[in-house]
Amino acid sequence: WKRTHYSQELDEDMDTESVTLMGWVHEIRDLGGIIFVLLRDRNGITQITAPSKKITPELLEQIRKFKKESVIAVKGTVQGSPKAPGGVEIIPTEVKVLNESKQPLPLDPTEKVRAEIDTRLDSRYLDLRKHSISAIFKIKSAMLHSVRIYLEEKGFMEVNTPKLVGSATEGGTELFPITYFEREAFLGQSPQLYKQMMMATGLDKVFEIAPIFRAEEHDTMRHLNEVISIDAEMAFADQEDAMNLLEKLVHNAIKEVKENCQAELEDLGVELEVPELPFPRLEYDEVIDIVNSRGVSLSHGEDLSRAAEKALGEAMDGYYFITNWPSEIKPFYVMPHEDAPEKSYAFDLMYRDLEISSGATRVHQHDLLVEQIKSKGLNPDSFQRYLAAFEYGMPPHAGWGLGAERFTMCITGMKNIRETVLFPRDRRRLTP
Ligand code: ATP
Ligand code: AMO
Repeated sequence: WKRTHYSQELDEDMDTESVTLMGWVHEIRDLGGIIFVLLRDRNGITQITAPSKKITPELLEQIRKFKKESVIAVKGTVQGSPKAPGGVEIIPTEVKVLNESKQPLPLDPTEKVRAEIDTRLDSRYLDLRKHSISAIFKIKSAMLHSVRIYLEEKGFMEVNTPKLVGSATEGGTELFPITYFEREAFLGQSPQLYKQMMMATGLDKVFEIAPIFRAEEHDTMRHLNEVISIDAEMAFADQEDAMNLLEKLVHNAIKEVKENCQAELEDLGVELEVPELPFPRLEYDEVIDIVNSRGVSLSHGEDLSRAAEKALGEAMDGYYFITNWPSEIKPFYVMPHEDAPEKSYAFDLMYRDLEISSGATRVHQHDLLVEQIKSKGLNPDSFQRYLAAFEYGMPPHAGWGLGAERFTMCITGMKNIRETVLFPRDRRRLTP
């Protein structure tokens, strides 16, 4: 037996043609003299209609024994039928159960019974049989594909850097310690130091799409402990170049998802809007005014609280940058303004109330970098190999990190970041 067609490839023009479909028993309705089976495959659903008048009693009995979510193969003839979903049905000539499903099911892939997210994540393989769930991952895949192609077209080379690392990059906390033979090591929280070292090689433009690990204590709708970070770094460039690249990449990814994932967006009920370029740029000081004017207190030098993010999200629809952050709340590798070092050339990209990316012009001068590491209370000795790269010809450079899951949330309209990961890792969840 070989599958000849997917559900979506069938149409009225194929009337009387013989086909072989393979998939899962989505639903079975036994009316005695006639049995309707809905067969679900990757792209759609086809009705198998088994009337006792047209098929043998043996075949009818075989079909009657079908169980929900068993894997079946059906040979039959196509028949145009205005009453059937998709306008065609299959009159079976032969059927085979390829693997029987146990009953009862831990959750219902027909979506008639709603399941809690924990139940769904425990049985993710069943959850993903719902087209409205697999749609999220088809869109995430299309987004990542478009990002790769876009960066390659702009002259960026894809690199892979280690995830087993010896020191922190984002400032000490939020690290997962691991045992590395007789030493302590950590799971990488960002490729930051590696992508910067790549700027001293002459390769000029690199990107990486890989997991980052953060020991986030809090259990929120937008934090995970393992996420995919899209990182880019470019030499002979500054914050403006980095922001220009990022906004165009975001714009392009949304445009491509809209063009190539129409069925998936429809499954999700999402009316995707391609944002206009350039994205608005707000200064950190303006953000404070906006937030304060909405009755949420935020003073200079503070990172955005959740309440501040929400107030800002109400004022700003869509994508926008926040620039000119206080150096105090940005990492050591961020370039301060020459004339006003309390301000930095750092930016965040926001979508409404959600931060989806951070980036900056980097410090490329060795001595200033050492000074900044010290001022953050870190020990330059633990950054020895990284710092050395700044002593033998490090060009000015800039870059950013974009969270793939948060970006997927923006595109798909998901409110919980767990919806955008096949097997999420959060405070409570380590299996499956
Ligand atoms: P970054 O990528 O810079 O770490 P982020 O978007 O991951 O930013 P955090 O900085 O971790 O976000 O958190 C944003 C703000 O939300 C912080 O001020 C943090 O204290 C606050 N916050 C995080 N979790 C919670 C929570 N569960 N309840 C209330 N506030 C929270
Ligand atoms: P940052 O720490 O802001 O910057 O991380 C970049 C982006 O990664 C995503 N992200 C997360 N998403 C979900 N859960 C988490 N726990 C989580 N942590 C981070 C967010 C965030 O905007 N080295 C810098 C980047 C740079 O300057 O190039 C960095 O890591 O979308």
